[in-house]
Amino acid sequence: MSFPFISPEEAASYIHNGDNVGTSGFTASGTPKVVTVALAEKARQLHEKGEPFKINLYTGASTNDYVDGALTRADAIGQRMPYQGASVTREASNNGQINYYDPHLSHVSQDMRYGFVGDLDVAIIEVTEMNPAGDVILGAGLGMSPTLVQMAKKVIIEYSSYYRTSFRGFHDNYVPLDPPNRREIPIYKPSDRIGDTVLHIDPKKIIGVVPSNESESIRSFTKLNDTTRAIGTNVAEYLASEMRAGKIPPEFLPIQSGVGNVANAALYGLAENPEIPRFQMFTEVVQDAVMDLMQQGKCSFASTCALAFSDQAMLKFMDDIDFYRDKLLMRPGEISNHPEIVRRLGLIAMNTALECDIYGFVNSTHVDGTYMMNGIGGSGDFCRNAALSIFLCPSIQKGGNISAIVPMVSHVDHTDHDVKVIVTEQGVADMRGMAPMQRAKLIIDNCVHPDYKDIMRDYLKITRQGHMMHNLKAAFALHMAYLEHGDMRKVDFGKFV
Ligand code: 0RQ
Repeated sequence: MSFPFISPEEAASYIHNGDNVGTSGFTASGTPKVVTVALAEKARQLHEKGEPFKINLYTGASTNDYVDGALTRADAIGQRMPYQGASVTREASNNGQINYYDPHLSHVSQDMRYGFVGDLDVAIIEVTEMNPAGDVILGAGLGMSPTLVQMAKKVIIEYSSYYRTSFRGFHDNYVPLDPPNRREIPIYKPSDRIGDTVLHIDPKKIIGVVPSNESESIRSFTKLNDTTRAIGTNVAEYLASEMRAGKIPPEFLPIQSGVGNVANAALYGLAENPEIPRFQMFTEVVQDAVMDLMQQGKCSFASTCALAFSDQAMLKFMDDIDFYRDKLLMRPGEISNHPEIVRRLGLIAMNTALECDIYGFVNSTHVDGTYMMNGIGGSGDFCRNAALSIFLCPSIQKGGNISAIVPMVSHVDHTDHDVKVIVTEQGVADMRGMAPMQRAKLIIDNCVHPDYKDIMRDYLKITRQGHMMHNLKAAFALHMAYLEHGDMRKVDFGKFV
């Protein structure tokens, strides 16, 4: 069977108001790049004529300007799930334009298969190779494509010719059976392959193939600064000391590393510490730092859901692709983040917090408990189940006007039952085995910025006696001081005594 080449506009004509649409990819990698832009244009034209047009958008994780950006600007998204990261989509999720639902990334594919959001009308899938039988090689992000093509009534293929080298062999396409028939996920080490290199799509579902030639458009990271470098050094020294103490085995444990500047810095910290041995990764996104670690011989293998390399790094990756063939494997998000495997492999999970509190609760998502930043992503999948769950963050934000460590987090994503270690540029708080008041002392002594240490100690002086001591009137006084005066240091506990 051969499939017709169609234009992005024709592809968009098959997508209707109210459709549930799933897209390939994970973070910016492997997403569609031209059909969604044409779809946004279609929405704009219909809106100009006074006609409604919104789709419900389901993705592997965050996307990019081709998907979230274009569709949000055209006001073409109704429901949105899961993790998002485009500033315009963030804004729309906060002002009520988009109904954004933020599940754990390991849950999204099964939530779709369980029918939580209804039928899937259309899947738009970026591929880099395909044959007439409907066997495709995906691109730089696997996301939830295997589930999407299984569920979709119609599939639109975006055939990318951007990659000048073949991605064949980098994917491990796998869909677990659903309950009550689910079996164990047979991954016993990060490099175990359990699925297929190719993804089969029922040819009868494929309505056309749209050519594209766009890059992922990922920018390089902000260079390390003194703060992020110090966080990286602290986490590496801490892990080296855990190894010396025999709490991490000499061959080390697989690393999971989150997204963003801080997570990237932590990986460079591991690279620079001579005591940290060569390690493997079981993670959901590999960013530029992982390529460097592999080149240096520090990281021998990474299981991931996406190759989220900046465009510049992706060009280097393509030049040297054979070097990486036995070192990288992409899996669906439901497998890269699977709690069973995270627990079995005993990961060291390193994710970034927006804010932590003095008892070890972590807020990854909502600024001031209200404003959605990106989403929980995979941080919950990894945090609860890892052997060692570490949260990293700079101790202060916005030039010191915000302390990232507060008496009580304004939104809870990760509880004190799960969070084991907090690291800031000030130091490390290893809270394992500690009662709440011991944790509070440790976090204040080791992780809080000097400008805020006395403020935290003053807070404890006005709390009610108990297992976890709080003053419910004053617990958010720092947040209120920031909202009212633009500076948490202006907090006045006097009125709560
Ligand atoms: O604001 O952009 O205006 O400068 O938040 O903060 O310090 O640059 O940190 O880029 O590493 O992102 C938690 C958002 C951190 C990310 C978060 C402001 C700060 C800055 C970014 P500006 P930094 P990073 C698996 C893991 C959840 C998902 C996850 C994230 C901006 O890591 O989305 O962990 N995590 N996934 O100024 C007000 C605070 C603040 C604050 C930071 N307390 N109050 N603003 N900021 N703390 C991977 C995946 O799931 C795909």
